[in-house]
Amino acid sequence: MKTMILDIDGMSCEHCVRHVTEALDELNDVHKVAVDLAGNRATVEVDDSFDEAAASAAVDDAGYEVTAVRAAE
Ligand SMILES: [Cu+2]
Repeated sequence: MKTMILDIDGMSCEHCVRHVTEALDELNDVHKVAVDLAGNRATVEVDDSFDEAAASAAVDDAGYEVTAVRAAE
Protein backbone atom coordinates (compact mmCIF):
# COMPACT_ATOMS: atom_id res chain seq x y z
CA MET A 1 0.00 0.00 0.00
CA LYS A 2 1.05 3.55 -0.68
CA THR A 3 -0.55 6.98 -0.59
CA MET A 4 -0.89 9.09 -3.72
CA ILE A 5 -2.23 12.59 -4.33
CA LEU A 6 -4.22 13.48 -7.42
CA ASP A 7 -4.58 17.15 -8.34
CA ILE A 8 -8.03 17.58 -9.88
CA ASP A 9 -9.52 20.48 -11.82
CA GLY A 10 -13.24 21.18 -12.07
CA MET A 11 -14.62 20.42 -8.60
CA SER A 12 -16.86 23.17 -7.23
CA CYS A 13 -19.13 21.67 -4.56
CA GLU A 14 -19.86 18.62 -2.42
CA HIS A 15 -21.70 17.10 -5.36
CA CYS A 16 -18.43 17.07 -7.30
CA VAL A 17 -16.62 15.62 -4.29
CA ARG A 18 -19.08 12.73 -4.21
CA HIS A 19 -18.70 12.06 -7.93
CA VAL A 20 -14.92 11.99 -7.73
CA THR A 21 -14.97 9.85 -4.59
CA GLU A 22 -17.29 7.32 -6.22
CA ALA A 23 -15.23 7.21 -9.43
CA LEU A 24 -12.05 6.43 -7.50
CA ASP A 25 -13.74 4.03 -5.05
CA GLU A 26 -14.80 1.82 -7.96
CA LEU A 27 -11.19 1.03 -8.85
CA ASN A 28 -9.92 -2.29 -7.53
CA ASP A 29 -6.49 -0.93 -6.66
CA VAL A 30 -7.89 2.01 -4.64
CA HIS A 31 -8.76 1.29 -1.00
CA LYS A 32 -9.41 4.67 0.60
CA VAL A 33 -10.34 8.03 -0.89
CA ALA A 34 -10.31 11.46 0.75
CA VAL A 35 -11.25 14.38 -1.50
CA ASP A 36 -10.20 17.89 -0.48
CA LEU A 37 -12.49 20.33 -2.28
CA ALA A 38 -10.66 23.49 -1.20
CA GLY A 39 -7.32 21.95 -2.10
CA ASN A 40 -8.54 20.63 -5.46
CA ARG A 41 -7.12 17.20 -4.80
CA ALA A 42 -7.80 13.65 -3.75
CA THR A 43 -5.62 11.60 -1.44
CA VAL A 44 -5.89 7.88 -2.10
CA GLU A 45 -4.50 4.78 -0.43
CA VAL A 46 -3.68 2.33 -3.17
CA ASP A 47 -1.99 -0.96 -4.00
CA ASP A 48 1.64 -0.80 -5.07
CA SER A 49 0.40 -1.74 -8.53
CA PHE A 50 -1.79 1.40 -8.68
CA ASP A 51 -2.66 2.29 -12.28
CA GLU A 52 -2.37 6.08 -12.50
CA ALA A 53 -3.69 6.21 -16.05
CA ALA A 54 -6.81 4.23 -15.13
CA ALA A 55 -7.46 6.46 -12.13
CA SER A 56 -7.04 9.59 -14.23
CA ALA A 57 -9.38 8.16 -16.86
CA ALA A 58 -12.01 7.34 -14.22
CA VAL A 59 -11.94 10.89 -12.88
CA ASP A 60 -12.01 12.32 -16.40
CA ASP A 61 -15.02 10.12 -17.24
CA ALA A 62 -16.81 11.56 -14.19
CA GLY A 63 -16.36 15.02 -15.72
CA TYR A 64 -13.24 16.32 -13.98
CA GLU A 65 -9.59 16.52 -14.95
CA VAL A 66 -6.59 15.04 -13.20
CA THR A 67 -3.72 17.47 -13.76
CA ALA A 68 -1.04 15.69 -11.74
CA VAL A 69 -0.44 12.49 -9.79
CA ARG A 70 2.29 12.27 -7.17
CA ALA A 71 3.30 10.27 -4.16
CA ALA A 72 2.27 11.75 -0.81
CA GLU A 73 5.19 12.87 1.29
CU1 LIG B 1 -20.22 20.25 -7.86
